Amino acid sequence: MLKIKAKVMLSLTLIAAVGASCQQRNNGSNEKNAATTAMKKTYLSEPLVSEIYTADPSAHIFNGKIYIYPSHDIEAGVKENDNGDHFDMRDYHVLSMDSIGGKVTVHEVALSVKDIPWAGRQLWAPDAAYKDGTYYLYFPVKDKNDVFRIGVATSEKPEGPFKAAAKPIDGSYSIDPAVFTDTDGNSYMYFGGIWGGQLQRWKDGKYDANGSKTDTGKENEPALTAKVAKLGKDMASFDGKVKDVVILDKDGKPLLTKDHDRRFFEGAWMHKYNGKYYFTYSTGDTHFLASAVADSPWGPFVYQGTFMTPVEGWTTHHSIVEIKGKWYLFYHDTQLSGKTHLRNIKVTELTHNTDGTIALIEPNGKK
Ligand code: FUB
Repeated sequence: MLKIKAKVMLSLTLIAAVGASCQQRNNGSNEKNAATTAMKKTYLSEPLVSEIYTADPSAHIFNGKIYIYPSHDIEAGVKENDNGDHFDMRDYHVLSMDSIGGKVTVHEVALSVKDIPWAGRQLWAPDAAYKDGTYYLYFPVKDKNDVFRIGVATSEKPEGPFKAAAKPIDGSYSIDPAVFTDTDGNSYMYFGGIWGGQLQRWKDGKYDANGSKTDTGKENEPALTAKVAKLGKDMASFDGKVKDVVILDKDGKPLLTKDHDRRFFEGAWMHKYNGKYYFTYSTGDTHFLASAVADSPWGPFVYQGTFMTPVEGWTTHHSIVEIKGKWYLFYHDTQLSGKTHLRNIKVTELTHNTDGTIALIEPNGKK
């Protein structure tokens, strides 16, 4: 998470509206124009629900129905800062619907931070999986020492309520778990997020509480990577070592720290299409969704390009799922509130191009 200054936010809103490069920065004289443009903004999709604020949607098909596992944004009254403390979420609600465009049900509380024995604060982006009659909810939350770990909770029903395990998953750290089950039945967890997600503070499985707040400093070195671990048969532990999700450019060189438009920041997702593994993620401070493709779930992945331009708001988080032969992107923006920490989830169709890229989605336009 970045320190979100109003001026920068306003500039980014304008940039999203006109579809211009996110690298541009406006000066103060543009702010009035930006506000006017923002008022005229149109949206590719409408919020799926408005009775609660939702973000970070992880969508799955269970029993032929669409289930969405989002963060539940609230106004906690916490001041914005570099660590993303204002994202002070306390519980999860699962959403479900029979079909895209159908009625959306907001289920009762699925899991609350007060029912997680080891948790301190901030329930961030979750994901879910199913195996042998049990539904698994994976969630990042800061422990009582303010260090993000990833926990697991189980239920007999996809919508919960879920019961959390007594401890975080051994060897897990940082944020944004995304669990992918391959066609051979093996499951993998992709995770990690830099800046507020603390990934830059981890080295060789150890946490440095005084480590950097961001990934700046080693601009010409390979960028920090997301992490991947195979899940054990119990779906609640790592089977083997945590590995780097390496993203290479077309020349076979790892993306560098200074490459903010392309390097991994947070919000990993994995899907398989035509036998290829698509690792998709947010570039964070440049607000793009990007894709990289490999022949194995471990990578290395080759960067393919941006597939969504910045949404309204600072964070960009998504999932991709096939529903009845069509592919969909679930994402969020801040259409309902205009506030960075009060988001709403959306869905739109997604297309795979034959060259391995994903067709560009532009979430906003002008009337
Ligand atoms: O919702 C809190 C954090 O914001 C998520 O964990 C990140 O991916 C970003 O969307």
